[in-house]
Amino acid sequence: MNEDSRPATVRVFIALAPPDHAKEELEHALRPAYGTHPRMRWNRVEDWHITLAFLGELRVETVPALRPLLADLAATHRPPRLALRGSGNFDDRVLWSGIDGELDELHALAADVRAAVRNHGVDFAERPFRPHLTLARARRGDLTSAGEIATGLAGFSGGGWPAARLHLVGSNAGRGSGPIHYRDIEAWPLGDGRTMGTPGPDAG
Ligand code: 2AM
Repeated sequence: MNEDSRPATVRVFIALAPPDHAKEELEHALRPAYGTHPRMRWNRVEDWHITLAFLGELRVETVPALRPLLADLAATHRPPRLALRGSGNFDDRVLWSGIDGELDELHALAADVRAAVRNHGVDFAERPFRPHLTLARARRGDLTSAGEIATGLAGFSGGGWPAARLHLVGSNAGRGSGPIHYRDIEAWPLGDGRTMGTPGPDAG
């Protein structure tokens, strides 16, 4: 328990992240909008990610048990090959980049992550998985900027990349009035698609 006797919690989600070269391509295409729409609340490029499962506030003692679960899950899934492509918005407020590539594999990975966490006994509110990478949020009352920027980015089509790692991420959202930052709690390399326990060439 912390000072005010509420249990200590941490806000966490599980995500994939594009490599730097893919982010640079999109950042380049986005640069004019940074100038024309300075009032958008732009996410930091280092925070860009594709959320697979948002777990919300977990008690801190829940987190260590997720590590082996996610490590195993990562090892048994192949990295989906993805690309950043096109743009859109949710509710005229949330500006996002679209995701292209091996979307069946991406949906399967998100479903497996969610099932593993839930089967482990961690309850969380599930939204349908809509692959996207959030770039910015419009301020209250601004119902035009997100759509304008998305229209400008509609033709963007970045190069493909394998999503190499599964990230367990902590967020400071809801803690004070400062900007939202994310930090990796841990990240595991995605594997070769074989099930765990398959003996390697050196086994036995
Ligand atoms: P977003 O990218 O569409 O905003 C951390 O907040 C991440 O978890 C964000 O990428 C956010 O999605 C995602 N997320 C999913 N469900 C959420 C929820 N109910 N509240 C906050 N973030 C959520």
